[in-house]
Amino acid sequence: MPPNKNGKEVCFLTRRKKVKRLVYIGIPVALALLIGAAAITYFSQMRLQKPVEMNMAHHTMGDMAGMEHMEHMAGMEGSSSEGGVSCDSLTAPESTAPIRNFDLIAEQTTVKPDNGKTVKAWTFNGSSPGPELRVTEGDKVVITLHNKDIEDGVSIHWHGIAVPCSQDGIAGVTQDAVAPGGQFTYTFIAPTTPGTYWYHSHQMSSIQVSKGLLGALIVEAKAASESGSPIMEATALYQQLGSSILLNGSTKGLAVPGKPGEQVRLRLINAGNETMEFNVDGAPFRVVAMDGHELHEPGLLERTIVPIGAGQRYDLLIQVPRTGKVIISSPTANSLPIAIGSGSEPQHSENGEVFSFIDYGTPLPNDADLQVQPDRHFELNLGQTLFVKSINGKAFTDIPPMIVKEGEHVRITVSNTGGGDHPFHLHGHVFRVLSKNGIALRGSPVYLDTLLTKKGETYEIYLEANNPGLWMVHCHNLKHASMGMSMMLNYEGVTTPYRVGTRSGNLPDL
Ligand SMILES: [Cu+2]
Repeated sequence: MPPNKNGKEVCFLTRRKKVKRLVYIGIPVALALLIGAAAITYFSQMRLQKPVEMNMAHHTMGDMAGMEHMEHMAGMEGSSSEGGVSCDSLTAPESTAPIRNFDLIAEQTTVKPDNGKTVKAWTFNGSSPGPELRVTEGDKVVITLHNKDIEDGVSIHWHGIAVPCSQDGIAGVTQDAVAPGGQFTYTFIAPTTPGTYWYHSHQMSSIQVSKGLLGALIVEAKAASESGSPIMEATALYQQLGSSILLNGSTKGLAVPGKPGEQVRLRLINAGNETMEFNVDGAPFRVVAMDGHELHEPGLLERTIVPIGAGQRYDLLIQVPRTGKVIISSPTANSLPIAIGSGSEPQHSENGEVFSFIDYGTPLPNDADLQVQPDRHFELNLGQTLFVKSINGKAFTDIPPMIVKEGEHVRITVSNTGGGDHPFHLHGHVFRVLSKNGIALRGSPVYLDTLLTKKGETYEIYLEANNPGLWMVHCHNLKHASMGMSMMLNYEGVTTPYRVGTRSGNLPDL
């Protein structure tokens, strides 16, 4: 029976009531729930990021990260952190090597990049990036950090260099953040792997690095290159300073002199938080080193896009062509090209294959490392939700550490199951990349300290536990580290007198 006019009205009124109820009750409730969930996630995250007091050496057995049980587990009882060796006592060995002294003064100031603007920055020795430190392999490097007026305190981490535990510059793990007026002297032996490294604060790293507390650190080889023609070189450090991207502190780019036929070694440092992809126009090139480690027999590349993850360094070797000019550029830093040489503008190619180290270069003969069976295997899943970037579903400081013993061979499977890029950085060690997505590397061995992982990728890496200490393992998108993607690789029995937390003020990855 068709409803009469009244019936329609009643029906319409009921619907209006329903809509009203939805608008006045349903939506606010849903919103409240959403805001509540976000707030809970956010504050629980803050709690993890800013605990009252946390001993990063502390661990209990049975609470280890993604550990596959192996025969060595049997010998691990009694691994409490009491009665062990303190990180503080793990220092640089006695050495008669040449001493290189530096002073780095951290202060709040303003910098004037070449665009005429004045920008507030936190600087080392008045500039950001701070001075490029150049040392020779094997040198005894002595660097004194002075904190003039950074209220939260400062520390310096030597990114990529396997320094002794006490010199790693991690607030709350290897030292207290240096308070205003204070100082701290770092001493370490420059590695025998000459190459491109960098340094940055590891107190409130996501804040302090983006405010400018960073710089390049170049380790030069003792003996000059064997190849006939001398090689020119240039450092290109990209950083995010507040909202702008700078190249060696410039807003305009970099000009590198070079005559046709000359070889230029370009040291690209990504000190920002996002992956940068580089095009090289005008000449073929070689990737000669990654993270300071030379590749074996690197081949010539053309029309190849080189992705460099946050924290990573790539050294490119480029011969200046007869036409005179090479341009290296990245879409993420459009206004900051690098021009090598002078001459006609090379044609720009945006499309190209993405550089892959899976089969680049050639293997070493008699590669002993590949024969080694690991003593331990850890699995780390890099994931994320709205506010939390996690490892194995947990966030700093809730992620149990990986625990190893000196002398062990360690394999780690790193899977990126979350969205976005996560450059995986390990302190105190160099690791070797064994495989990507189940495919073993078949070119040059690849040794890194920072591994760019993209969503869906799985890598197997290998390292020797040869540097006892307490080592951070974190995403080098420092914003991600501050959102939880940060954990520890601890050597059994190593302790620390320092604490992370609001009580000490040491917040390494905030
Ligand atoms: Cu990340």
